Parts: sequence; structure tokens; C-alpha cells
Amino acid sequence: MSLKDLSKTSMNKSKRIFSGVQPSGDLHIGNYLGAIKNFVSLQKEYECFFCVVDLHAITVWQDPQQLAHKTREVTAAFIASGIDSDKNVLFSQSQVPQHAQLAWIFSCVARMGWLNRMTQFKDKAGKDKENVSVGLFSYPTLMAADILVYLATHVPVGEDQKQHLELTRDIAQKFNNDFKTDLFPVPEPLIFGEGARVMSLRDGTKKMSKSDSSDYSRIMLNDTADEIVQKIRKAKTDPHTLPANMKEAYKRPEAFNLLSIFASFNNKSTEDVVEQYAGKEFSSFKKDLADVIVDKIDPIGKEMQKLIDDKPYLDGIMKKGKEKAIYVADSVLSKVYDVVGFSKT
Ligand code: AQP
Repeated sequence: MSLKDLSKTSMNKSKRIFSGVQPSGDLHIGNYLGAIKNFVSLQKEYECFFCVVDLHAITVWQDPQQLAHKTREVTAAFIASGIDSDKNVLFSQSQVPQHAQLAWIFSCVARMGWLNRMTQFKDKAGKDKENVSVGLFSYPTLMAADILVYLATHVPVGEDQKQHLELTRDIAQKFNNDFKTDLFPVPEPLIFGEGARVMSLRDGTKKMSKSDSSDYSRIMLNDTADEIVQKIRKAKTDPHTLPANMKEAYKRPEAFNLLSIFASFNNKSTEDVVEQYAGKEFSSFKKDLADVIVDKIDPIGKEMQKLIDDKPYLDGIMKKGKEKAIYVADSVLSKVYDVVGFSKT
């Protein structure tokens, strides 16, 4: 997609997607199945802005020596997974200042009561509410700006992000009402079935996460084939054979999680996989599961490494993406400034 193509669509309400991934650690199969794999199919139908959201990442401490490297790693993961860097806009959030500028305006539109209801803040802050960053609390207003600064109409979201997208919709509507404009679309969620919530390999009730202290809780995109096999072998299960039906599967979180992961990698429904393995031993199922993960993830990990080693190539892609993103974001922000009444002198 060239700048010329973008200029045609930047202000119309065509089907446009924004989504982001934080460079807050090594990407895992939860990020892949819940987000990146879906991005690959969405690029056929939508104009897509895929962003490495480093401003979001610093809501919790990030090592400055590592952050730029992690940002490049996420970009490499997008491309290695099959996202076309010519057709889509791939860039890093901090390099497009319009996100932060619009976020400030939105923090004056959003209400304290709305943000107080965000369950992810409560989960992440835990008992330490007084000591977490202000950014962690206001994170959803930045997310709203990420989406709306491109007038995105659709947002692929995992279960965990549904509430934040609701808030984005509320902000778009309140802005439009307050300023008597129809500038912002009210973006629709795109929710995917299998893989929408991949759980920890150590605890089937906890989300698989980059920041979990145990490496054995997740499979990373840069794990070797041997590491993947080891992690699946050690994944927590229960003492029974595999569930006989879905009703039983729902009651056994670790078994359900592994069956869902298998389903997602094979583009099947969990129900079909439960039926396929009903009453079988975990040992043989785990072997099949490790095989399919290695088959899909190992080539991605190797391609990521090749891209990371080719710094000029990867940096060139990010630079091109940044220029395209700024081109659109700047035209939208300029309209917002007019609507809000900011003086341009
Ligand atoms: N376990 C998961 N299952 C399904 N989808 C997931 N996503 C993350 N974890 C899972 C989806 O991946 C996208 C990018 O996530 P993110 O990097 O923005 O942040 P996150 O959701 O906070 O991911 P982590 O791994 O849990 O990071 P930390 O530990 O840093 O907070 C999103 O679309 C998300 O839904």
C-alpha cells in the first residue's frame, strides 16, 4: 500500500483495522493464536494497521536496553507469521506522536467512573494500587486513541480486551456527541473462537502471559523444537484420561486448555478434538500436540531470527510503516484539533 493509496482512504469509513502487541517480553503462543494468526487472515479483507505498542509496554517497568530490541522482535514476528509488510502498515507506537496527543484529549473526554470499572487495571494493580503508574490506570484512553486516530472500524480483540474496546466505543460516542460531529466511527470488535484465551501450561485457570515468572507456563515463538516438546511434556494435567465429552472438558481446565490449543493450531473446533481424543491417555495426546506446535512455530521462530539479524531490512520496514501511519494519523488529528477549537497559530 503506497502513501497515494492511503490518501484515498484516510478519511473515508472503509473497513479498517487497528491492533497492537506490546514489546513487553518474548511473544508466546497465546499472542500468536489470540492475535497474530488472526491478523494474517484479516489482511485479506481489511486495510490493517498493526502496531508494536511500546507506549503501553512502559506502563510497567521495561529495561531501556531491551525495549528497542523487543520492538524489533515483535515486528519480526508479524512478518515471520505471514503479515505482508507492503500491504499493511507495520510500525511502532512511540514513533507516531499523534497517538499520545489524541490520548490526552480522550483523557479529558473519558470519565473517572468509566476507568474505575476496568477489571484489567484491578487485576494488574492487585493490592499495590497506590504504587502502580498513572499510565497503567489511563491505559484504555491511549488504546482508544490508537484505534481512533486511524478511524479504525474494526478491532480484533481477545476476551481480555473486550472491556477496553467498549470504553473506546463510549469515548468515540461521547466525543461525537460533545462536539456535535460524526468524525469518529464506533469501532466493532472482531472476536475469534478457538485461541481467544490460551491459558498457562502450569495453571489452566490463569492466562498465558509474557510476564509470568515461570518459563514453563508458556511456549515462546522463539523456543526451539526441543524446548517445545519439553514444555508440553511437563504441562500440568490431571490424573484421568482425556475427557469423554465437552461437559467433562469444561470442568477440567488444564485438559481443556491443551485440547483448545490443539484445536486452534489445527483450525478445528475444540468439540471435534475432544471427540477425537475422548478417553485416550495424555501421553499420546501430548506427543501429537507437541508435533503440531513444532510444525507451526519452529519455522516462525527461525524466520524471526533471520529478520532480526537483518537490521537494515527490518528498520526499513518500520520506517516505511511509520511514514504511512503518520500520514493518516496527522490528517485525523488535524480534524480533531479543528473540532475541539485549538488555535493553529
Ligand atoms: N493468553 C492469551 N490468549 C489469547 N490471546 C492473548 N493475547 C495475549 N495473551 C493471550 C493477545 O495478544 C495480543 C497482544 O497482547 P499484548 O502484548 O498487548 O498484551 P497482553 O494481553 O497483556 O499479553 P501478555 O502476554 O499477558 O503480556 P503481559 O504479560 O506483558 O501483560 C492481544 O490481542 C491479546 O488479547
